[in-house]
Amino acid sequence: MAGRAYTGRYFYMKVFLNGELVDQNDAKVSVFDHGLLYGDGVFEGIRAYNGRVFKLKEHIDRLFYSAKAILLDIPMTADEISRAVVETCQANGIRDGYVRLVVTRGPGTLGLNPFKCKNPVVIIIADKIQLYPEQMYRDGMDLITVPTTRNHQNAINPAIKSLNYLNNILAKIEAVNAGYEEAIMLNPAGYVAECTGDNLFIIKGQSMMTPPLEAGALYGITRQTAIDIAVELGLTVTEPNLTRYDLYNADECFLTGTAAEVMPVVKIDGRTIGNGQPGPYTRRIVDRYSDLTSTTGEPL
Ligand code: PXG
Repeated sequence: MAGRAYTGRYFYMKVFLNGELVDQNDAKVSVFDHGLLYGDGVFEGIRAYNGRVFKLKEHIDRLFYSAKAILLDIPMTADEISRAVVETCQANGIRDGYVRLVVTRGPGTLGLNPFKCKNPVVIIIADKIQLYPEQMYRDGMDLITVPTTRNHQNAINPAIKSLNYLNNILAKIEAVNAGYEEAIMLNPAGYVAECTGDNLFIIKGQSMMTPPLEAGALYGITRQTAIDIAVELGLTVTEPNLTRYDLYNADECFLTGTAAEVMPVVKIDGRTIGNGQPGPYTRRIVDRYSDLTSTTGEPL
């Protein structure tokens, strides 16, 4: 096809844009969109496994909560978005993949006022994602704490999954510059919040702990699944404020996220966690998560 860049795939992807499935080359948004000009919008990252969309309802609920927090009216109902996600996967033959759902404030004027944007834009992309190298899932990841602190809840509440991800990106830059894949972010009070795109857990004895949402963690959908699995395994789950000392002295540590799934952590700021191998509870949580993702979810 003349004039079209080779995209590395054998067919052109269909992208859902404002109610229609369009060719990826025609999926364009305005340079006046406040999503672009100001990072004004919200998003979700969702996965499909084995012909099912995992935790679709939970992701759509969170999208609506994020939108409500920024006073953004999504021009579709939750059911319509749910059907559109399924249709976009089907149109691209996705049975295992990654869905990026984005709602921007829409086109407006060169000025902050969001109320001048009358038509929010809904975008759904169904593709693939690999966040971390395969070997890290076997051997575990090495993390560092970085200087950029998590946004204060009264600045941009980290519970909002907004298009304004610079806070996380600055932390990611610090991690990558130092030779690491992921960073631990502390909140302005000095407690552990989470990583740049994943929630963080530790296990000590029979007790599993993860920072509370008010420490600056996203209400992670994988986080909740990991909590449910841990309860099934007989662990006691609590959400205390955690310091770096607590992390260094944990028996086990792991990260959760839709894209990351469940990632074992074996070193933090040069301190070996447990015996330096993915821990036994972590492995059981990884296995159970894999069972759940391949057997539950909205059928495609
Ligand atoms: N914390 C933050 C800051 C996130 O952005 C999570 C935790 C994990 O939440 P879920 O609900 O996914 O368990 C996220 C989610 C990406 C990407 O493209 C990032 C996320 C999800 C999917 C893709 O890097 N982050």
